[in-house]
This record gives sequence, C-alpha cells and structure tokens, in this order.
Amino acid sequence: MSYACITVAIEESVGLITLNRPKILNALNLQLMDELVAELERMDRDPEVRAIVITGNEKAFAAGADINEMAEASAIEIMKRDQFAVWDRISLISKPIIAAVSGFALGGGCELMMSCDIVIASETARIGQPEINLGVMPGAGGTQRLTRAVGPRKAMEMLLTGEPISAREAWQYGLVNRVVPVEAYLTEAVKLAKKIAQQPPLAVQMIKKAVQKAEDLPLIEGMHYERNGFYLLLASEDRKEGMQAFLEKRKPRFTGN
Ligand code: DAK
Repeated sequence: MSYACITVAIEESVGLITLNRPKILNALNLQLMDELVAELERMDRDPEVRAIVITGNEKAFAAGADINEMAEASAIEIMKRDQFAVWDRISLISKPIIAAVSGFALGGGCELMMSCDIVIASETARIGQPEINLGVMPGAGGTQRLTRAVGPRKAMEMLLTGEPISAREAWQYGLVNRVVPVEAYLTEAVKLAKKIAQQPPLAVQMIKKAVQKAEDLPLIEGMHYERNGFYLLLASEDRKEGMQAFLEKRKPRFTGN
C-alpha cells in the first residue's frame, strides 16, 4: 500500500507509521488522518504485527490539524466531513499503540498522542492544546482526555492559555511515560514495542481493553469486565504454554492462540 502523507514499515512484529508532511510540521489534514487510520486498521488485522508505533520527525510529531483546511470551511461543511468518525476509530484499534514524540505535539497532534496507549517523548517535546488561540476549542478529545490524564486544574490552565508544556512537565503530570534524549526517542519506542510484541497477543489485547474500560466504567463494572477477561484467557493456548514454560523453567513461545 502506498500513501502520500505517511510512511509505513514492519520489523520484528512492530508496525511503524511515520507522519510525513515535514514542511508543515506534520499538520494533520483529512488525507493524512484517512491514511493513518486505514493503516492502523490494516495493521490491526495483520497477524505479522503485534504492536504499533506512531511517530513524526525530530521537529514535530504533529503541530495540529491543518489550519489551511479549516480556515475557510463553514461549520456545516466541517460537520458534513464527519472528521470525528475517523478519529474515533483510533480507540477501537485492539493492538497497543506507542507514540514516539519529538518537537511539537499541539492541538490535534496532542490529541493523537493521547489516543495512543503509551508515549515516549524526547526532551525537546512541546505538548499543548493551542486551539483557543485560534478562537476555537479542541474537537478530538483535548478537553476530555487531557483532563483525565493531568487532572482538571492543569488541563484548565493548558486549555485556557494555549501554552504548551515541556516534556519534563508532561512526565510529571503523567501525560507521557518516559522522557529520553532526542537521539533516543524513536529507538526507545521501538524497543518497548518489540518487548510488548513478545508477549501473548490475546492477553495484550485483553489488558488494553480492560485499561480503556477503567476510564469509562464504575469500579465494580470494571472489575467484572476484568474478571471475565481473565476467565477467557484461561481458555487460550498461550495460557497453557505460559504456565507450562514457567514450570519447566524455560522461555514461553506464544502463538496468539
Ligand atoms: N496547520 C497548517 N500549517 C501549519 C500548522 C498547522 N497546524 N502548523 C505549522 N504549519 C506550517 C506553517 O504555516 C509554516 O508553513 P510555511 O509558512 O513554511 O509555508 C510551517 O508549518 C512551519 O511553521 P512555522 O514557520 O510557524 O514554524 P515555527 O517553528 O516558527 O513555529 C509552531 C512552530 C508549531 C509554534 C507554529 O507553526 C504554530 O503555532 N503552529 C500552529 C499550531 C496550532 O495552532 N495548532 C492547533 C491547530 S487547531 C477535529 C479534530 C482535531 C482538531 C479539530 C477538529 N475534528 C475531529 C473535527 C484539531 C484542531 C487543531 O489542531
């Protein structure tokens, strides 16, 4: 599959998607979002892929939605484009997605980062929701996911001032998992993805879903969801292999069955 706005590679069970509009800091236009989500869904179906990394380049993960596309469009045109539908499909991807973020992750770029499951940031990352400076507000989860991630006070400050925060501050607030030197952000993300790709795929996907549910469900319902996932995994081949390998003091060979 060839794309205009992203590049794609697969190595050792890790799918790597690189946002590729460097001249305009990977601004997220409709075509890029369509390509990105189509490829995420393709990788989700591809048994060769067990974990996914999304990255940009050193200067920008993504500096937001493409303002050129939004500047002249009417509210009705934007509503008819149904841009939200494509964004919503990211959270339905069952395999884990790691964002490798350097430079600007602003607006839609921050929202895309927050749609991923794990974030590895370079020391140069600048993360924020500057929509207010354009007279609008976030439209792809900025007020909702940011508030859940950093709490209402910090979210309010970031959303109302539009000021980005540094990678270190993002780490202190739990918005990113790890901050590493700029030379290492992508290799660290791929290394982590390769480690996850070695884990039993059914358990990986079940755990991802259960953690997602923790954001939405009351505790007792989340606990029931978790327990049912646990019972289901007991029926898998990989459970037999995992427990047998432990008893035989050898490394397990997980097949995804
Ligand atoms: N869109 C289009 N072009 C952009 C861009 C963007 N978001 N960000 C940067 N560029 C372009 C610049 O115009 C410039 O193009 P040329 O002038 O070279 O042609 C080039 O990238 C390099 O940018 P700068 O020259 O400005 O570079 P600097 O290093 O000086 O500044 C900057 C970098 C990131 C601070 C600055 O470029 C900037 O402030 N960019 C805009 C950031 C921003 O406001 N982002 C939020 C956009 S609103 C929705 C889903 C999502 C959204 C909305 C709806 N639905 C599902 C409905 C999201 C909305 C947003 O993200």
